[in-house]
Amino acid sequence: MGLGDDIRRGLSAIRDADEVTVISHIDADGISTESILAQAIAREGIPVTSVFVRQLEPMAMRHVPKDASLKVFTDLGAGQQSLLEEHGLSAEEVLIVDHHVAQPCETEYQQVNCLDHGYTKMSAAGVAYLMAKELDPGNIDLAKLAVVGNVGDMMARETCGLVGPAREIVEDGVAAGNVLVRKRDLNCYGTSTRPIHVCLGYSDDPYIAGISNNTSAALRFLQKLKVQLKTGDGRWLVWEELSHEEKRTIISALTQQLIASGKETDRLLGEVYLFPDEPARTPLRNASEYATLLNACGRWAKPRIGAGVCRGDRGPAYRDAEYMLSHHRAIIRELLQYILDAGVTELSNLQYTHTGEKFPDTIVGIGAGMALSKLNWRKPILIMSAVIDDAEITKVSVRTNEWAIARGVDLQDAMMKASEAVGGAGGGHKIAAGAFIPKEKEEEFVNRVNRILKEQSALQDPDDS
Ligand SMILES: [Mn+2]
Repeated sequence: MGLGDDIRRGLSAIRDADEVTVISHIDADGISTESILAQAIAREGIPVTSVFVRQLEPMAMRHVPKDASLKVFTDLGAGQQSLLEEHGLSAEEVLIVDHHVAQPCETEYQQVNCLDHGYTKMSAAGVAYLMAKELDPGNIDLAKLAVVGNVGDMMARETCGLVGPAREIVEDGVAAGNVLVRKRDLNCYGTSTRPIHVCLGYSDDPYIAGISNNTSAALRFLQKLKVQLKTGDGRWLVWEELSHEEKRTIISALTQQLIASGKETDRLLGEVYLFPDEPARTPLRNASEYATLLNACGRWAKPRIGAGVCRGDRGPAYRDAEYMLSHHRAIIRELLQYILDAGVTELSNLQYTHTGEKFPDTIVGIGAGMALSKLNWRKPILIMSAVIDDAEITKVSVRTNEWAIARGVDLQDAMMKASEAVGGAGGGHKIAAGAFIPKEKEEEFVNRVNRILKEQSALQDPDDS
C-alpha cells in the first residue's frame, strides 16, 4: 500500500465524521498543516474546530475534547500513540497526519504518514495538502501553505530546494497561480524584506569569507560592485527588487569570493518560492520568511494568529504576527529587565519569581537563563508564568550553571519529581528544565523543588568538587 492508499483511507474517516477536531503543533509546519486541513474539511461542509498544543504531553491531552468528533492529530501524534491510548481514545475516533517516526502501541490508530513510505523530505503540511487535493482538486490554492510548511520544517535546506512529492506540490501552487519558482536564485534568508548587505551579512550558508557575519563588510563589498543599493528617496532596496543583471553581477562576485577562499560554490544558489499574490517587501512574499512569521506566532504562544494569516487575514492577525516577528529580541530584553526589577524570592537552595501573564510562557526560559548571571548565580533560578489560553496551568522554567551541576544539582530530576508530586509533568536537562503544574500548587511545588535541590547538594561532598 502506498501513501495514496493511506490518504484515501484517512479521507473516508473524515467524510464519515459528523464533526472533526484538528489537534496541531504550534510551529510553522503545524500551523500551516492545520490551516490546510481545517479549510479543506470546512469546504466539504463538515464542522471543524482546531486546538493547538506546544507538544503532545499528558497535560496537553486536556485540550483534546471528550466528544463524538473525529480527532485528527496533525504534525504530532505518531510518536505519542501510547499517550492517546492512555487517554482512552479508540482507533475509530483518531486519525494521525504526521511525518515523524511512529511509536508502536496496542491500539492500531489510523495514520497518514509520509515517513512510512520513505518520504523523508516532506512535512506534515505536505501530507495534509495531498489529502486536501484528493478531497477536492479545487483545493490546489492550498498548495502555497504546504510550501510554507515544508520550507518551515527545513525540507529544502539540505538540497537547496524541495524534492520528491514536496516539489510536485510546488507545481500545483504554480498552476493555482499563487506560487512562483525562482530556480537558481540567491540561497539567503530575507530576500524580500532585508537590505541586501543585511541579507548577506546575516547568512553563513555558504560561509563567505569577509562577508558572512559582517553586515558592514558586506556593504563595502556591494558598494565596490557599483550596484544600486538604495532607491532615489533613500530606502534600501531588497534582493527581490534588483534587475536580473544586478543580481548576476552580485552572484558572480560572490562566486569569485568563494573560489578565492577555496570554498565550494554549490550552496550559493538554490530554488526559491515566491508568492506573487502577497505584497512585495513583506514577510509574506516568500516561503522562508512566511514560515518565520508563523514560527514567531508559535514562540509567542499565539498560533491562532498565524492560522488567521494563513486563512488570508491581512488586517488584525497580520499586524499582530508582524509585530511578534519584529519584536522578538525586544520582548526578551523587556522580560530580563522585568525579572531584575521585580526581584526574586530566595529560598535556601533556589530563587524564584512569577511573571504572571506579562510574557508568553514560551520565552520565559530564555529570560531565566539571562537573568541568572545577573542575580545570585549560585542558586538555580525558577520562573513561573501563566499559560495563555489555560488559566489552570502554570509553566515553570528553571536554569542553573556548570558550577552548580558540579555540586550535584540536576534540574531535570528536580522538575520531574516535584511536578509529578503535584500532578504535573516536567523534564529537560541538568542545566535547564521545565514543567507544567496546576496553578493552585505553585507554592507547594516551589518548596518541593527547593527540598530536592537541597538533597542533591547534600549528597555531593563539597570537598569532592
Ligand atoms: Mn513538522
